[in-house]
Amino acid sequence: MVALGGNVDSAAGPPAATLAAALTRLSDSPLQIVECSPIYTTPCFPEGSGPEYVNAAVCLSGLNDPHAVLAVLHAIEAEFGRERDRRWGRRTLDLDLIGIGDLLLPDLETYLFWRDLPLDRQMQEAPDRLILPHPRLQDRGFVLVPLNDVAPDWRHPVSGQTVRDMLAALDPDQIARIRPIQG
Ligand code: A4P
Ligand code: MG
Repeated sequence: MVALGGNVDSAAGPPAATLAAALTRLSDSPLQIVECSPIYTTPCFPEGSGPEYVNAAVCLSGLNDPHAVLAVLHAIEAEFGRERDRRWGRRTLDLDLIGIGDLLLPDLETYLFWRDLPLDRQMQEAPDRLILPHPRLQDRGFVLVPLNDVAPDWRHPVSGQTVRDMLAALDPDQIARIRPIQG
């Protein structure tokens, strides 16, 4: 499962057009799109730190090696002009690997370190290796709303919660401001 996001224009156009082009590009990669959510507009997190985002989620098949999947995602981000300057900075395209079945990487201790990192440190520090499941997925409406369209029954290997459970635990006000822009 991959989450897509962006809040800055790319050569492909405004963020919604960039996400749509990235979806086409993904289906031309070694990965195939099995399920695809609508594209949503979502308020920027942290609140007020930049323009509104668009977000979506997909289920993919085609590659088994998680590092090979991440390499494809990074190559596509680069093609769409993604520059890594500031942590949580504005971005043309962010492709995050959310989870692969019940895989836990690299180990429980490292996963828990990143999951439990305080917010101020999360904004400064990024992992130098692949962490799975994505350590912040359970906190984020902009990930869980589209993910609930494509994989509501996926169960988190550490918490045991499904996507539906994680979404139900979020503040309804956060969810209400996440709106689909295309079906
Ligand atoms: N990395 C480790 N684990 C993973 C994983 N599961 N998926 C490594 C993807 N990458 C992973 O990522 C930093 C490093 O983490 C990489 O070297 C990668 O190998 P990055 O994509 O370069 O940095 P980033 O995008 O700043 O970090 P991240 O974690 O993707 O940011 P977030 O947490 O996704 O936050 N508000 C709204 N409404 N919508 C958004 O999409 N996104 C962010 C970015 C902030 N606010 C937002 C949104
Ligand atoms: Mg990212």
